[in-house]
Amino acid sequence: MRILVHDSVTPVFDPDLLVDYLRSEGLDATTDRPPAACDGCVAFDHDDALLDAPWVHAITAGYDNYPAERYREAGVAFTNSTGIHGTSVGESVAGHCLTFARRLHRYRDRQHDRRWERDPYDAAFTLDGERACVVGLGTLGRGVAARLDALGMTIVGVRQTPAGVVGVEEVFTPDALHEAVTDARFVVLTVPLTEATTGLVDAEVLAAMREDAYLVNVARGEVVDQDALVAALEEGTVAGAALDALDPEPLPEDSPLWGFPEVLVTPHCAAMTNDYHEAVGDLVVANARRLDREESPVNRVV
Ligand code: NDP
Ligand code: 7N6
Repeated sequence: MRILVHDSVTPVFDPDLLVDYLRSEGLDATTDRPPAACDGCVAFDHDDALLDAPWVHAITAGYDNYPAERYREAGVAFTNSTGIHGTSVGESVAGHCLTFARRLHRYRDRQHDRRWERDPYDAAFTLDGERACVVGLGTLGRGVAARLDALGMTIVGVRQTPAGVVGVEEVFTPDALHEAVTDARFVVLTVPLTEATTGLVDAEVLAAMREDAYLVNVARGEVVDQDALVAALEEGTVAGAALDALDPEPLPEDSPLWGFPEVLVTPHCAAMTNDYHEAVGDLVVANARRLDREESPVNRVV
């Protein structure tokens, strides 16, 4: 199988890391072959030349930046990398929640000024016994839920399918989003960006949240109405937010979101980990073998 590791992966990892990994698994991988001359291309972003490849694999779970319908029309098999982010994103979100509860962000801020000063007595809390609402209960949501559950939190969640999830006390469907978020100290967004989830967290959802609640967005920036979030933060109707996904990215320097002490902005790195290329590589190898045997690939989008 001839595999192209497309240049677009560079913002995530050195393409040669994946080339070497795929070669070690017996695939004929390279960074410099035209997509039309390949059996498969591994990419972080679309470019039109990819429409000439028989198979395109996204190194991400989200594929909102790819023209999936054009791939379908061109007869390109298109697969994604859902399934590999539960641990990394789960740990990142646990870190965000612990940071807010234990006030670590404020101490790090003060350290820049060499300032020894405690937060007010009533600012710190423990996660134990607090409630989290995880919106989206797939790989990310379950990874988050398992880790927050291990920290003693009560977990409720939202998914499309009206069926339970292990470790999640109550599962709501999207029409009951307001009810789901009402009692939560943390609302964690782990849904894909679709027509239905664009602007999902709007002024009304923010108003339905507790005043001492934190929003954690590890999904996509467009899932949140950012202007409404800024207004809610200014008015104090929510306590704060951890934002790994923003609209647009990078977040412009003049965005008010940079300036709130109770907002953590991270540069879309909740899933970053030093063996990411291997996790993607394992999916690519498995699918290359399946396609070789004329079996349908896993994680097929179209
Ligand atoms: P999955 O497909 O495994 O899970 C998606 C979940 O969202 C499912 O539980 C699904 O419901 C639910 N869902 C879909 N639409 C809605 C809706 N309208 N309302 C409520 N729930 C909904 O995806 P992943 O967990 O792998 O990834 C999710 C998204 O997270 C990606 O698409 C990507 O945008 C983002 N992501 C961000 C990362 C980062 O670095 N910050 C890393 C990886 C992913 P059901 O279970 O019923 O199907
Ligand atoms: C790069 C982030 C996804 O959708 O947004 C993430 O998988 C990927 C590691």
